[in-house]
Amino acid sequence: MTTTNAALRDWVADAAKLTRPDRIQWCDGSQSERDALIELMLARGELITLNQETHPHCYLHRSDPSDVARVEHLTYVCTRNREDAGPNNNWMDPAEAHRKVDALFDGCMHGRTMYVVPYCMGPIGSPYARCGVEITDSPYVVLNMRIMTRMGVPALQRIERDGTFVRGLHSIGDLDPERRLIMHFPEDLSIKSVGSGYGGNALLGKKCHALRIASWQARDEGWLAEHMLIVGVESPEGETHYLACAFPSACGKTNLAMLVPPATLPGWKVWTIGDDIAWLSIDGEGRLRAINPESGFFGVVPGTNPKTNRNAYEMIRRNTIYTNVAVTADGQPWWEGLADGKPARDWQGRPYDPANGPAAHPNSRFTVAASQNPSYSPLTEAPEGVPISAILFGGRRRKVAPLVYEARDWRHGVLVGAGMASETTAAAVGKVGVVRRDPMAMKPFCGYNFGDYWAHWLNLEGKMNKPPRVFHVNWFRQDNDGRFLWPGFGENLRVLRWIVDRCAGRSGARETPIGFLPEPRDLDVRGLALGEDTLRKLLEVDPAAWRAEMDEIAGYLDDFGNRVPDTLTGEQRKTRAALG
Ligand code: SAT
Ligand code: MN
Repeated sequence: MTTTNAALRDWVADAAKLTRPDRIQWCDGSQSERDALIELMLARGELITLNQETHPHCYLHRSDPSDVARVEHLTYVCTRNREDAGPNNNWMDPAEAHRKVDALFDGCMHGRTMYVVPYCMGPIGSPYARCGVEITDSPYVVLNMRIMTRMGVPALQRIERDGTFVRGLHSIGDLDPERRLIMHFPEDLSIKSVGSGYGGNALLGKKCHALRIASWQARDEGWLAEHMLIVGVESPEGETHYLACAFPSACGKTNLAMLVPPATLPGWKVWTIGDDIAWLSIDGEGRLRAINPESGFFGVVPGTNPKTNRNAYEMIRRNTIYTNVAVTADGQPWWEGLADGKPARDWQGRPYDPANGPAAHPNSRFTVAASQNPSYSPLTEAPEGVPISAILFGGRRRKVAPLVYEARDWRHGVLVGAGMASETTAAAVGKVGVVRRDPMAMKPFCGYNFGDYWAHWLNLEGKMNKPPRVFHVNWFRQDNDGRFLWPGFGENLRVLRWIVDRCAGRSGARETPIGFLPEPRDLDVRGLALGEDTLRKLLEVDPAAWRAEMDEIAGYLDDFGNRVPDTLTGEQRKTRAALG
């Protein structure tokens, strides 16, 4: 196999000249290709067969212990003008970046196979979809890309039709963290990643293409590439609203996307469109529509059980690649949060010893086809996507942020998104549990200056007939003893219900300086063991804490200097003034 697209042919030849692989394999996405890769990896010990009776077609991959999460400090956006990448990104001059990274690629595929992986982000026939090609020396990456994207012949055919594609060059290199770099060149629609085989560092269709490069393209072309799940909420009357929800990594996007309604809310259904990334465009009628560019889930494993996420639990019992989980004595995958079984070996393959920490790595992952999800929506394949009624922002906040509030309007909603903050998680290398500003959950993923990004969000208002309503949610508020006030998981539907009722003009709210909040009576908490006091605490807006929050947001916006739109600082001042 090769291609009629000369640019692609030339680029593959150049990459081969630089990296000097023993052979080149063009990937067609077929089952036989997958089976051969699995055989190869099993033979090399890079995959381990899990118990095929309990978990048919499931395999375990153990990554290098120094390569277990995204590396934000080694991730760069390389634009000609430093200001275009903005203070929100690490920056390097493109020429210097190429020099640095090419030195690491030099001869790195000697003795290895170079895989050429054409892929499409989004339904192949969708006008909103975009294609890319990843060159990699990791069969693990190929197997994952086959699940996470529409990979193979149809993607290559679309590339040959369209003539354009994002170029992603990847090598695991020698896995030395000192020789690891994730470089983005948005002006050339290209990515170079070396030294990691893990998740978002290596599956280039995901964060590198579908967020960093795509956000740049989206700004130029008038759409949005966002770190959002997409979910349909259907009422007992059969009315469905689609929500696009931005939360930082490992804050429950997958759980919310496949929420199982509690028995106390009969007749409600939740449909999953996506769990991580949304591409949002305005259609001919001025409505915001979303597609999920991915075709699989790369989700956090620990904590998944029939109570927290029954759909995910069922979904990952077959045809799943596990990365860095533990195993039981009879070869079943095991992780913290499972009620049954016990680990025999930990994520590094050592005999389990609690002194070594958790058995499964906190950022261990499953890779699985979206179509295996019991709440899979067939509209996931719709080329035109789904209409969005509301946008939700949220994070992990022990304090300050109430359970839910609604922005006054789109502009205020942009401030709510820009002012987001969350406690850090194991999804990225670094300290866990510290509050950091994470606008629109895009801090690690926006491929350009946040100031320009907020201006782009604000500009979209005039192009929409009826902009979606904007909300902020926080499932993670705690009392003074560190206990969660809200049960979360399936019970979050009660909050979604208030939100969709607001969209339909059905539910009440009180106006506060930070936006609209439900009165306790506006939330359906029937069947929940939740005291009146707890509910009041969840919906409390403490003016002193919020004045401090708004001042912090003002300081944060200041970091972006004159690129911050006046409308945004105006919204900040308005809210701050209302707080007294
Ligand atoms: O490793 S990934 O970036 O793919 C997962 C995440 O952080 O959301
Ligand atoms: Mn994510």
